[in-house]
Amino acid sequence: MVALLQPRVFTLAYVIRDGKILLIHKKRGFGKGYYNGVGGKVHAGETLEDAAIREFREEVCASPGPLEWRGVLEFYNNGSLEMIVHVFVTGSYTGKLCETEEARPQWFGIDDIPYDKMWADDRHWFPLLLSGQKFYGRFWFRDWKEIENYFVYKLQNP
Ligand code: 6U4
Repeated sequence: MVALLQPRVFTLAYVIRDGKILLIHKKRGFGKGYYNGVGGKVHAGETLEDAAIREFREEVCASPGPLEWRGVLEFYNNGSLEMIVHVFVTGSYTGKLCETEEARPQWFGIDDIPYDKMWADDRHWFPLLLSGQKFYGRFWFRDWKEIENYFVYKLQNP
């Protein structure tokens, strides 16, 4: 049976270069107050990469370099699948980063990730992201706060 998929598809993009990672401090909307990657909803007719590039321009003004797909995360809240998030990494960007109404960009050393100010799941898959691996994870949240259960698999294919 094929049912209409209710959960939305999102992107997250991270610039990682010179031992640092670019995060945003989210100023509004879902995840307000957290540090996160740059991203948002994939719109109808867009590829995942198109969406990641558009969101990057909208949120921090610059354009990401070539995007490498690194993983997919599924988020459940109170038992229902709500979000499917595709994670990309790039080693560069062009243009000038800027703060927008949605986001304030900030660089962090890869040994200095502010996990206590991020989504609770991030500490479980960031080590794979930062070590260049691909991953598939699923997290079950209660009220978008505590994680009730999760798995993260490292993907084997190159
Ligand atoms: P609007 O405000 O409608 O333009 P849009 O920018 O399209 O929204 P937004 O900001 O709601 O989308 O997207 C949420 C972002 O948060 C996506 O990049 C996915 C990310 N995200 C959601 N749950 C997450 C979680 N548990 N852990 C994480 N990132 C998460 O690291």
